Amino acid sequence: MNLRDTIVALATPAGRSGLGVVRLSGQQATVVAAQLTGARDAGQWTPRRATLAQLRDADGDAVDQVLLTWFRAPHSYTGEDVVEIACHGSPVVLRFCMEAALGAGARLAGPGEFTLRAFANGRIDLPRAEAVRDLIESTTLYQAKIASQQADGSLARQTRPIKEQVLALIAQLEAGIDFAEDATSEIDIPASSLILGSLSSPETALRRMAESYSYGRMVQEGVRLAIVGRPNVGKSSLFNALLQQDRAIVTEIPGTTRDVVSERMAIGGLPVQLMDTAGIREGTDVVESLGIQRTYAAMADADLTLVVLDLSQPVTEEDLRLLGQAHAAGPHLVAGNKCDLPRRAATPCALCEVSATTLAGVETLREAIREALLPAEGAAVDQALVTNARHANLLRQAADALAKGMQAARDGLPHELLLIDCYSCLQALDELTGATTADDILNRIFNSFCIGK
Ligand SMILES: Nc1nc2c(ncn2[C@@H]2O[C@H](COP(=O)(O)OP(=O)(O)OP(=O)(O)O)[C@@H](O)[C@H]2O)c(=O)[nH]1
Ligand SMILES: [Mg+2]
Repeated sequence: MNLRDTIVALATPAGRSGLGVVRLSGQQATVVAAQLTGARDAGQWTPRRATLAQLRDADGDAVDQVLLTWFRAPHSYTGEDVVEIACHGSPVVLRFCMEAALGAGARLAGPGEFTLRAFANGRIDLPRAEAVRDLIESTTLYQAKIASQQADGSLARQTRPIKEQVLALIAQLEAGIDFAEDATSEIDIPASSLILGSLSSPETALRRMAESYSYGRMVQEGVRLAIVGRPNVGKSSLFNALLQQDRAIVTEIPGTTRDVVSERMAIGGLPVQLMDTAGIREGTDVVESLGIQRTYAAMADADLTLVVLDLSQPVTEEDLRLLGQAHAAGPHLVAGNKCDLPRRAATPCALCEVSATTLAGVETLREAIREALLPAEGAAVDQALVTNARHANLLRQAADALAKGMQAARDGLPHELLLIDCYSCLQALDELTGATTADDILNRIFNSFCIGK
């Protein structure tokens, strides 16, 4: 990919729409745009101001009236000259505009190439570039909000003071080593206690950021929630009630659901993959047994399990066994369904009383699900939330390096060894922001973008 070419892409989705935006970036962006609109050069456009222009074909005939905006280098998204041409959103007009731009010397942009150029030109660091992609891909408003905070550079803002603390210690240690042989030197060699002190708070901060990924992953990738229980307790009914959609088949025949039925929804801003499963019981036909195997698999894969009991029936051995299994599997909630009917169940544990029929308690259950998914420390996590596995790994590496350094200081090892740990912490942090990231990793990141961004 030659980053000196002038590139063009459709910045809006293909198809018919009110407007469609063609975006140009590179040294020749204004020349290409001028050629498309029959202008002599960019001289008649004011940067950052929309200008009315005619998109013209080779004969000079007007094809569309467009609004053209020129962002003069380096004050643009990519850091290069950028021209955005807002055409009417007719596929033929947009195709013509693209082809004319290609004919005038522009090249089709690769996926994420505009953002890659912004990164290459030092306009944004790597986490911000990745956040732009996440913002575009977001499916809930909460996801978008988190991504937009990150696109604002929040990760770099949080790691910068940590990096400075580590750098300060490196400077002290380096000076100490250089002057150690010189007995008359005035430079103090930092004591172990001092080193431990200056490493412990950056280590804690990095560790906390890395750990926020367990929640951040759910924000980014969504949560799997499996609804399990005996046959006929009302799992499918509850599934439909939560979805507010008549999605799964409900009958009074036990063993109605035979396969995992899943549907996406949002709870508390988190994308949730809700899974209705086959009721668990013994001694049934082959199809149902296979379905039950899938129930166990869904439960094992789930981030949260919702065990459903039927409050109008006495609690059975099977209920208790399932509660035990859910408990062993990890985070779980219990719903006592059919609370509209006379109650015959003793309560074996804390549960949310609901009725999938009257919808009583469904909102409370939804709230309980939201709370069960919330991170332990509460909502304060927003600011420091890490939603990207690459970031979490590097933050963990950086924290581990500091922990190793602290151990070295405690063991009274030579400062040369401690320095190695400090440098490997810095290296992880540099890789995080893209200061020293290998090309293949960059390619992998930018290839996951859509064209035109
Ligand atoms: N009165 C009352 N009936 C309910 C309630 N929820 C479900 N039912 C009834 O219970 C029966 C079973 O409901 P389903 O949702 O199919 O139960 P299920 O747990 O999915 O059953 P399987 O798929 O067979 O495992 C149906 O006749 C529902 O109408 C409730 O809250 N109150
Ligand atoms: Mg069912």
